[in-house]
Amino acid sequence: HYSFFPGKPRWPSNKRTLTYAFLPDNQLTDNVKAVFGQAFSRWSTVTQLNFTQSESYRTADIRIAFYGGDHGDGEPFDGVLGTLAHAFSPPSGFFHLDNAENWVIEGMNTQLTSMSAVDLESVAVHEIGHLLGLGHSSVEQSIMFPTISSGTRKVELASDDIEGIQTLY
Ligand code: TQI
Ligand code: ZN
Ligand code: ZN
Repeated sequence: HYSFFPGKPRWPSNKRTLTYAFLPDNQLTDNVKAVFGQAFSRWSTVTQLNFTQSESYRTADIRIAFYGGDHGDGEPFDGVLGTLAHAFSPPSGFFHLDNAENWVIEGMNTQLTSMSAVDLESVAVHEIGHLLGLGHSSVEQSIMFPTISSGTRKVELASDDIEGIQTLY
């Protein structure tokens, strides 16, 4: 079953459109940015929320950045595997990814990349759930289940995820 963060934090109801932006220093390719766009769209199709990309990192609601190791928020990254990414509950909007991971996007040959390949969209869909206010779920098929078997791609929202987000928004 789905869960929420303590106090059930959520984005305000008068804010149906959330903006997101990428840390300019990361210089992400359009292909990588499109993976995040796809991950956001999975949540917008089951809610009244909309997500639009902003070019202004400092003012965006959701700020996406890749960092290595200690990056100043008290939650340092740990190199290959272990912690892959973290996101904070609303209305923080910080979404950080560990740049030490072997991130892969759909269409890449994961067998050629390595055993430590991590599917970017799978992690993005999960972290966006946290950014919107979902905690972890006890349902293994759900996006918000706290573990994923390595080399797995899991991007489709399960009914448990949908019930959770529709309860909140
Ligand atoms: N990062 C953890 C996560 O997002 C961080 C975390 C631990 C956390 N406990 C939390 C976040 C409690 C919010 C509330 O769950 S992670 C997965 C999964 C991670 C793990 O790097 O371990 C995914 C990130 F589910 F696959 F294990 C994304 Cl999809
Ligand atoms: Zn961080
Ligand atoms: Zn999580």
